[in-house]
Amino acid sequence: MEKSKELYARAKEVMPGGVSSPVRAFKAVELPPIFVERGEGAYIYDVDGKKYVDFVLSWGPLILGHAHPEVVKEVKRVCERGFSYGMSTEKEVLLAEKIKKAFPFVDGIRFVNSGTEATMSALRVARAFTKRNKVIKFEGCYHGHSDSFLVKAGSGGLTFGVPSSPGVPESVTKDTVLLPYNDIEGVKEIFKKQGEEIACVIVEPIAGNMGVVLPENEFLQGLREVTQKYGALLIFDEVITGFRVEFGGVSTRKRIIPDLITLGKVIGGGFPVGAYGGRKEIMELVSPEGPVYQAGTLSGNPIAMTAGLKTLEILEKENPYSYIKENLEFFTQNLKDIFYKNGIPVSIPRSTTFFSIFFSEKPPRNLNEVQETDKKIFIRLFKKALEKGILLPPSPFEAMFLSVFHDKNVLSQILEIFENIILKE
Ligand code: KE4
Repeated sequence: MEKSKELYARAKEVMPGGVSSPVRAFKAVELPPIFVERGEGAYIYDVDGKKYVDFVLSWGPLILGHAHPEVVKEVKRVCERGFSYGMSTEKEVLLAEKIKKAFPFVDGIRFVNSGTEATMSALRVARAFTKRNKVIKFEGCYHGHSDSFLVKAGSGGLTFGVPSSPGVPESVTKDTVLLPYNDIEGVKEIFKKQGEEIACVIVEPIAGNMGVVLPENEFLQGLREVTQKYGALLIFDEVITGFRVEFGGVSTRKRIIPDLITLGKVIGGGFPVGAYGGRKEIMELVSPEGPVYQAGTLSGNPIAMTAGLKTLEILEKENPYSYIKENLEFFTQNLKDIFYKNGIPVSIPRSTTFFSIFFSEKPPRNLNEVQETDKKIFIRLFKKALEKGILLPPSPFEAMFLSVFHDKNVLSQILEIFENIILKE
């Protein structure tokens, strides 16, 4: 950890908190962060040469693992032609067509450089389309760091949000209504009172930012029906779930069609790509076709498009989803047994290629129940796993991801290590 510590000390001299994104500072697990040198398949190596099985996978993009040879080869090839033109290229058309093939209800798609830009822009289009301002989001769902989404529950019974960060004006968050995830009755109540003012509901169709919290049966369908009834738009934020639950997303798997979706992570294959898209009558509002302004110097960057396109081509051809799901089931079933044998209650909500571990009898249904889980055990598990060369997400409120390289052999070794990690003090 010497080189990581030295780098961290230098990083703190020149970067707030010494990181480019807060969760990487390992604050939630009370440790100094590791600095990574390289990744390969299911593994990453820190700057001190230590090897880890990686369950973070850059927070989701790397379903093909680190440095997939075919993606590396294709990216190297196109790099020789230049990196960015500020002009359109064939690559963005090909990637847009590929995404449309996976999400047939998407008539138009716009590439941006992050999930934050995607959700921020989708909200703007929804407000323009409906000529309304209010947005409903759910506690524990994260849609990036644009002002409208940095809200926490208002005091008492107030339903509109108050800023969860300094620098976010109340004038913005007063239009954001915050409700518990899975609380479809609460959503219907709000629509009864303020339905004509609500531009949209934005939701992670499987929540992945409070740990993994699954939607209850009627939740998503209920959102679809109530938004339709009041002329509001439904936005599925599939930045995590897009191309991680299947070659498509929750919207295609559950056949619940939102008005807009946002994507990121996997569609860039590890390069900075986000996207938002939806049906024609909404997306034709986006400049230059329509009046809703949104732009980006590096949007549709040819290298990022190439990495994303190659990633989706491999996923479409190899369709690894049932293989990864089988490995995930093998891993999580055995993991549950290990914890129960140690007298430690655990619930492991999961979907196809990602999961999280809660130390609670039952899987949480919303953020309040997540906050009641035992975080101290998670922190102990994280620390002991890290020592043993296993990198879990450095927060109990994040999802853990598998790649095509997390096979039964790798996972069996992890289970053996967990078997020997005694979690009780
Ligand atoms: P980015 O701006 O970080 O690319 O995407 C924002 C975003 C939007 N929507 C969902 C559902 C997301 O999960 C995210 C970002 N995810 C977090 C991890 N849970 C990014 C990790 C970080 O903040 O460093």
